[in-house]
Amino acid sequence: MNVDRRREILLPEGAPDPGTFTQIVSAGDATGDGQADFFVTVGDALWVLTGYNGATVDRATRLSAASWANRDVVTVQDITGDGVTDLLYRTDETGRLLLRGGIKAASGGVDFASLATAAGSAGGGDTQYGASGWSSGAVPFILGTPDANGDSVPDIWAVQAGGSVRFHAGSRTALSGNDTEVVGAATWWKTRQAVG
Ligand SMILES: [Ca+2]
Ligand SMILES: [Ca+2]
Repeated sequence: MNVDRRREILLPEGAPDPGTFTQIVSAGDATGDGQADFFVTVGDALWVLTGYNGATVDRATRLSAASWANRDVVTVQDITGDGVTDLLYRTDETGRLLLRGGIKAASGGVDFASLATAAGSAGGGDTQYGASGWSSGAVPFILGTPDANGDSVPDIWAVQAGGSVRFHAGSRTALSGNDTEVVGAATWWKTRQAVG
């Protein structure tokens, strides 16, 4: 990648300093206005940047001020199949993947408040998506992608501590253990910045 050609994005007033971002994940168009949205972690906080038009972001909203230092956003897409964006994350406290269901906003798209807290989400709580073995020690790098195997459900790519890459076929409710090693163990992968 030629870093000289990276595009600069103008952030709105009140947005966190990009230098403090610990993670940024595209949520596609979660609000339904035709513009891309991004989820960002900044230390313990979770933010959403909405209305990216290629040069500027309209709004930066802090969804949560706590708990995100020990979490990684895996994917922000509709997993449950109701057409409303959901939030899938990894928590290092228990080494699990947890799914937070989004609730549709009156204006269309997702109501971000439903992704801010477990209690406010669809169903009133996060549900277990990956039962164990998902700590950052076991899986140093994890990435959710749009559907890759043709079943319309978003999928997950995971770089294991040993350097192999596994493809986990996504499910609407919880991972079924349908996973495949797609790249054998190679220390090379551990130093990559991206996969997918
Ligand atoms: Ca959904
Ligand atoms: Ca899939």
